[in-house]
Amino acid sequence: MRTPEVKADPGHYMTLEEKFNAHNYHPLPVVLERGEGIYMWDVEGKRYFDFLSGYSALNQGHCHPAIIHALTTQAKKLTLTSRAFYNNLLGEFAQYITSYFGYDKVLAMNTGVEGGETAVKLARRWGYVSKGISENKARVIFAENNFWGRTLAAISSSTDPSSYRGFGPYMPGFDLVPYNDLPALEQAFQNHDVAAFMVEPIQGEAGVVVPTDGYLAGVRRLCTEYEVLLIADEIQTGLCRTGKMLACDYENVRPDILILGKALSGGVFPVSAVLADDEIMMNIKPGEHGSTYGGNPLACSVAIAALQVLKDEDLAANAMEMGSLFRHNLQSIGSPFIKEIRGKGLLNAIVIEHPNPDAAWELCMNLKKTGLLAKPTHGNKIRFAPPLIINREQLLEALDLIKRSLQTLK
Ligand code: IF1
Repeated sequence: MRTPEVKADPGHYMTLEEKFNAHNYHPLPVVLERGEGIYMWDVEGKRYFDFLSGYSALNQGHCHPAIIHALTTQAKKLTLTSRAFYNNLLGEFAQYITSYFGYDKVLAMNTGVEGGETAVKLARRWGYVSKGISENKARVIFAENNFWGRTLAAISSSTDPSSYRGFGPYMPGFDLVPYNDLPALEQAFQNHDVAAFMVEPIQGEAGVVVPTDGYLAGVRRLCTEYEVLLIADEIQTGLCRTGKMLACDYENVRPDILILGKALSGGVFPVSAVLADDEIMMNIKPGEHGSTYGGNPLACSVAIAALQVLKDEDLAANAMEMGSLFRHNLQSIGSPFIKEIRGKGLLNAIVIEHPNPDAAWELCMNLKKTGLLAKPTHGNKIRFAPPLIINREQLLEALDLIKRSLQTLK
């Protein structure tokens, strides 16, 4: 029977998910029903700091009023036309985002991984048309420990067995080099068939791996020298997350192809975009690429609002300042269990060192009890990435919860 008490019972919802939903995730046992700003509330009314931010999709915070206004207003008017027709918002969005990031053209998709697929297709096509690579010979290089999603192409470049194992055969034409290794990249570029290098400015899924200063600038230099397109996957690092509008901005690097997703809709629904100049983008002709929902008016309206919030609230500067404060104060806790703290802006991770191999999970359970949500990855790492609207007072309160949770770690 569905009495109110039963409805508030988290076990009820967890059992439902486990019984009827695919087991492709292992969630923390918390059942959420509401979000506002940097907080979420569970079905029992308990409030949590959100330190995952929907994997960095919620940079602007939960249910940002300006984004929800754009969503609801447009939802009552027109949601989808398909690209078979023009709509009155796609052009406005395209003009807005291309001038925002300084590219000739944009191609709108939905999920991040579709953005990645689009970038690889654009690069291959450019390789044939402009670089003179022979048909079907184009190669794209990726860095080891990359992550760009779950499609067959994305897992074909993966070095993580839990992503690729048992899903073969894989996409041909992909090569790997170690991350943060310019000599290896230069070696790989000796092959004229290389059309592009696709790279995350900071590797997210790998556990927030920050390359050496100068790496991205070096990548840019090599790409230019060897006529290879630089594809920057800024799906996680972009849109102010690391303390700059783009993580590439730290080294004044302009990628040839820029992929954005996640926070492009402020956590409302999937919106991704690929930006490039005409020389690359105009090689794709009508009928050669697309998506039912890509560029729909609802997405355009939401994305404009989401991008506007980043500037209006100067979230890059806040992420920069709060990020430094966070890492500094976390360091001062002096926990013997924190082996390493790394990150930029508000994209941070800690590496746990503890005799118990489940210590990171236990710490996240402690954090949940004290009222902060974060998730372990790769066993011993925990990502800390709150919405970028977090203020000093809130951050200090969250740090206090982290400190207390570390102290109760046995
Ligand atoms: C999962 C991490 C975050 C991404 C980069 C493309 C995509 C992602 C750099 C694809 C997606 C995700 C997806 C999510 C886990 C997650 C993640 F743990 F892998 F590192 F964000 F923190 N490029 N990242 O990080 O975007 O198609 O999902 O929209 O797959 O479980 P998508």
